[in-house]
Amino acid sequence: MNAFVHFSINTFTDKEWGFGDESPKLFNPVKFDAYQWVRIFSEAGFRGVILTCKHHDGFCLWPSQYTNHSVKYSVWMNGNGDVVKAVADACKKYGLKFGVYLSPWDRNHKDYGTPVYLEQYRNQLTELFSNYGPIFEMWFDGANGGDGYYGGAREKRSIDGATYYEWPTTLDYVRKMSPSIIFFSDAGPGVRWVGNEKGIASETNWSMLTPDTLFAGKAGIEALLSTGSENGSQWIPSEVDVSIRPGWFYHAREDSLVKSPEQLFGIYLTSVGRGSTLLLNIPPNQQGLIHEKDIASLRGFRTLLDQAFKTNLAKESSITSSSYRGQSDAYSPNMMIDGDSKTYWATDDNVKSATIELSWKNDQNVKYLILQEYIRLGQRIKGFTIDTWEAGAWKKVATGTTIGYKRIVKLGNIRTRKLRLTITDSRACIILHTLSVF
Ligand code: FUL
Repeated sequence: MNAFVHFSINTFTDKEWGFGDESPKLFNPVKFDAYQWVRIFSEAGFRGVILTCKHHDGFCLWPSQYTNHSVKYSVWMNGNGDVVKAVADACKKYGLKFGVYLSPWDRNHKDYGTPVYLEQYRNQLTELFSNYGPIFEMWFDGANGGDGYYGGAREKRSIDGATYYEWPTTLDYVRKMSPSIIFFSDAGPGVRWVGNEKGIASETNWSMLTPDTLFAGKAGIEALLSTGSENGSQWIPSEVDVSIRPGWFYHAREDSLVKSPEQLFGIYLTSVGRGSTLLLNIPPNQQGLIHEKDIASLRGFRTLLDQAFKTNLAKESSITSSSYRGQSDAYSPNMMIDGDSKTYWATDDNVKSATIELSWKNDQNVKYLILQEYIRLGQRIKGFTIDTWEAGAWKKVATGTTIGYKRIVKLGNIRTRKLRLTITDSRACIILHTLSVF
């Protein structure tokens, strides 16, 4: 789970997409405290933060020398403030990774649509990557073209989304500054958009994709992005971006519409629980603080997570499997409950289906089953079923397709002393490093 932060001039104009003609003076978060944000994110269990350093309006949250539309021209701290630095520093203090969102579309810039702007965009990347690193992820969204201020021209500019940005050149440029950077865009190349902004990954979710004809913003690719491709050529897992509020930016009128802890928990199950990263947006308000409603929801969400996944019943079970690799202890089913994510249960090369049985001395209440493939060796499993033991017979309680990095299966609240997992099909021999039951 990572936190997404939309904060900009829009926070002060009450807009979602600024036109680029806003006065930078409007930016004045009088109680700004990035430590408050990151402390709250850390307590909720987030591992990283991605900040909108520049949204479509072109307003920069750091004093970029390549624009007059930035914090430098605001009244906040007499133009001496730097939100990007403050958030990067807070991330260091709390041990979270720091990532940047830099909108390619810039409705303020006079040269948007020409090669000159591309150079400025890369210059801004240089500023970010040389002054605020380490940066773990760079996020660029697909929205682009259309009307804007464009240095006073106030016109509509359209660009060719497939070619204008020269992404391969820009990505190489960034990789030179930051070799381990992960790029997010609709089609990767690091992580891909999941095709919706509702918090829902597809139940069938492959981490592979063949991106050759895809690019950020291309129309009609949502379904493909949500499932990935079983035989895709590249490793491009999905990332689920969704906001804790209806909008991406803070609007006071949405204070009553903050998602509840239960809704956030549901989103966790349909994102992390389906093999995706969750990127949850929590937008600070005009004071520069996370609003109390959002804080309460995040705390409630953390409590629900801690309660749901408290005691792993699999650890106290006896576990057997229909077969394991070379009948060697190193690959026995016990490897799935030893608490070590580097050891795994595996089948022989040609074995693509298998059953695993767990049993306990007494009846247990089971609500969730969590499965994790040993993803370093690829994503393999194509189908599975789960049975529990009820009134002296097996009863099928769930079926599923892919597993991937992590799959959480909600079982309801079943009382049973035996549980059976059947892997019905796999692309290659089966490898699971962890099986947990809660
Ligand atoms: C989209 C943008 O247009 C939205 O404003 C928001 O930033 C979202 C995360 O990405 O492409």
